[in-house]
Amino acid sequence: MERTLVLVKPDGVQRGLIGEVTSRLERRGLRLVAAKFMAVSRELAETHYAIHKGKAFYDGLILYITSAPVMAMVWEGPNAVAAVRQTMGSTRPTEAAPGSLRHDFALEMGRNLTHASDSVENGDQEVALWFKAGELISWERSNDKWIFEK
Ligand code: IDP
Ligand code: MG
Repeated sequence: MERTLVLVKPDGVQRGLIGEVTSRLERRGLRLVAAKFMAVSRELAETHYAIHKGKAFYDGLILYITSAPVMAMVWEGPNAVAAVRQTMGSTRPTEAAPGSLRHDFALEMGRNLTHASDSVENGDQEVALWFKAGELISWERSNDKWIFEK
């Protein structure tokens, strides 16, 4: 079962969209594994976005993600990485598919509401960066067999 890190970034929290994001992921059939509402330290932001260091938008990105609390979550399911990226929509909101979160709620890349891991490997690494093993809950939902084929 794939796991992926989701962040409702500071703009999503400020705009009262934690419920909207969570509700769409639940509705899709994904299963919540962990969640915490937290302030993001500069150190955590820089580790999380290390791949973007040196890019023109990097300093703004670090300021953005540390500017207010975020809702950090881990979601799991078959093809969870691709499913969640699809529910979020493309990084640039004006290219996001209609019906996706970034299409429906955002206009600019620097205020695009959410983060979601972009590969299974990065998902595992990001989950380990943001959560301690003891914070991850393995559980079964009563309707899992009607959502997960196996
Ligand atoms: P992703 O969040 O869709 O995976 P990435 O390319 O990994 O997109 O970029 C990380 C975040 O950095 C984006 O979600 C967005 O907030 C921000 N970002 C990326 N490119 C730009 C840009 O050109 N201008 C402003 N912000 C950007
Ligand atoms: Mg990314």
